[in-house]
Amino acid sequence: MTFLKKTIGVAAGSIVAAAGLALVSAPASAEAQKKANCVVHLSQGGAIDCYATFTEAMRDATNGRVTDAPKNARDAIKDATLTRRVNAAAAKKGAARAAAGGTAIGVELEHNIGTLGGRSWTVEADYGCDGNLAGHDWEVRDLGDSWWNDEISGATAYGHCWVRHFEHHEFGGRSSGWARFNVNLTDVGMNDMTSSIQWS
Ligand SMILES: [Ca+2]
Ligand SMILES: [Ca+2]
Repeated sequence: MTFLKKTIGVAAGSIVAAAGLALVSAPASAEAQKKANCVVHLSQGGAIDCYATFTEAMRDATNGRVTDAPKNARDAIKDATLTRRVNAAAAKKGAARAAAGGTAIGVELEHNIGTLGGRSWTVEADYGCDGNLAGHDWEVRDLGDSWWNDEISGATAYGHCWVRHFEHHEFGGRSSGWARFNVNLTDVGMNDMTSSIQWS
């Protein structure tokens, strides 16, 4: 079994008009189960690195700018102070740093915020969002037959982004609508249904 094996489409406004990019596979073995906190590097073709703790994942996703996030993603996304710090660490589009990754734009959770444990998936991009919901800054256009397809139950956005979840690939079907966080996607009728995501 591969962890995220199909494709992730990565788009950043006018910068990348990408077709789906192949993802790096990772084993979903007992070893991978111990490393339940993954980072998807949107700017590096969707490469994935997984860690035992959310602390390590956030360190990776911010290129070392935030090194003391809580161990569990569920605790982290409730942490307003952490959210401010992660937002402050985000690069702005067009800035000198904005081609180097290191900006966390969101976290996706296997379970909703009320449930212990589960996997997390932190999204790293080159820069944060401009807050203009008329167009979006980043996307994952197809979770395909990856482990994450139809598994996401909660999410938060960082880097001044809003996040929107879709039922089908290529942003089809039901949508959550834009939100800073969806701590429980059941609230918007989208639990365990997400197959594509946008950030704006
Ligand atoms: Ca779930
Ligand atoms: Ca779906």
